[in-house]
Amino acid sequence: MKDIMIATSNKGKVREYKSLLEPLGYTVHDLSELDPIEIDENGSTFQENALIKAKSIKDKCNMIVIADDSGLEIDALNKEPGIHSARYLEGHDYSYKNKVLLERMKGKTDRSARFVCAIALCDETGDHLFTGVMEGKINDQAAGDNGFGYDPIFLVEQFGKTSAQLTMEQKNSVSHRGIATRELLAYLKGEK
Ligand code: ITT
Repeated sequence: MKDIMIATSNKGKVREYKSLLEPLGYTVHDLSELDPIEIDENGSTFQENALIKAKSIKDKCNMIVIADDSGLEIDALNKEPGIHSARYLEGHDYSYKNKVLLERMKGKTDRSARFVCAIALCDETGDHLFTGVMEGKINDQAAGDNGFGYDPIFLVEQFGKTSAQLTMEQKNSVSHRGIATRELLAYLKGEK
């Protein structure tokens, strides 16, 4: 049995990683199985933060550990919320966060944005990094109930839908996490 620990407490990420890794025969574990641990994500890039998370958990469990640090960069807002995506407007739910971002984007002609995902993997050979990016636009309104976080306001142009209106399969086929995970899988299969 191949076991892999996803160093995350984000249920949306766990769901997506299960859908990507279980078909390849991995048993996916997550932080709910370990004693609670506070991780100080004080890096200045997605990659640094992913490594901080994966390394802190690698010390605590005897399996391959992966962690992702991800977020939404909006060009017209100086790439906010960026690496602070999870902490942006902390204490408020995503329907409020998305409402505020849509409000801040009112009248902006440049609506380009991207989701970025850096995955760090720690195994017996050391640390490895994989990055994926999904380019898109900030929609003019929130739409869709799938996915999590900022998905309802992120327009994926090739589908003409927000990423919260995509099925898990559609999202995985184009998403930052899907792209980074395919790189990760190539590594796990020994192709890279
Ligand atoms: P962990 O650190 O425990 O993994 P987190 O939610 O704090 O969980 P991050 O620090 O990586 O994770 O922050 C990522 C945030 O970026 C996440 O909470 C969402 O707000 C946003 N985000 C990342 N990927 C996303 C996606 O696929 N769809 C929507 N929002 C996403």
